[in-house]
Amino acid sequence: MTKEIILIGRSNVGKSTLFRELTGKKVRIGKRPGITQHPFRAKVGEIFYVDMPGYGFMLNVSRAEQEKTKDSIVRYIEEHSGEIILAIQVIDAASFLDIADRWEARGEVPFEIELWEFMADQGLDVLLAANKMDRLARLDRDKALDLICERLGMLPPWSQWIDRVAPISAKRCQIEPLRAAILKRLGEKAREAPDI
Ligand SMILES: Nc1nc2c(ncn2[C@@H]2O[C@H](COP(=O)(O)OP(=O)(O)O)[C@@H](O)[C@H]2O)c(=O)[nH]1
Ligand SMILES: [Mg+2]
Repeated sequence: MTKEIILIGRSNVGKSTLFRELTGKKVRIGKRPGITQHPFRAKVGEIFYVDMPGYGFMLNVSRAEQEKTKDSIVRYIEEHSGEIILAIQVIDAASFLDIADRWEARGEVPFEIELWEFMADQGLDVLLAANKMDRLARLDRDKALDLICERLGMLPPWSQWIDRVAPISAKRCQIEPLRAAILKRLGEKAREAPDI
């Protein structure tokens, strides 16, 4: 059976940058977000890392096209739930709260929150990679992480959730908290089911 770790999140949050850090494999970064319509896979040891297409606002991409991307992500998760041993939801920690507020002001559930809940409902093991921490002033970081956790149904302080929430800066190659969380999960799984 193939085992997958998927990276999922809005366009431009830094998924591909993180993917490169985790796998050492080059994927196109930055330019023309939303153009990658297909999951990009790279094998590390026995595990496939999958860089999922981003969803959300994309320049020159129609609303209908965006809905199709979301549907395809949801379908991918449903169809691969047996292979996905871990999902990493990547957010831009510096803009997550503003975007969530904007959606809620319009009476909509922010897709990032919907997706987090959807993955939990699917029984997936999900980690939150709070990326772009470098864009937050040092003094604001704990507060921002507390508020983000609260929106995702995890009671603050965020430091209670250190096994699920990893503040990182993929661009600056500062992803140790995420590596540690991944290794811990994989270690636990190996003990639960020695074939993984
Ligand atoms: N400041 C900052 N920028 C980042 C970080 N990670 C990625 N970026 C930038 O965010 C943009 C989008 O990155 P990309 O990996 O293509 O995002 P994706 O659309 O989610 O795959 C690029 O300009 C990256 O250089 C980070 O940790 N900090
Ligand atoms: Mg990308």
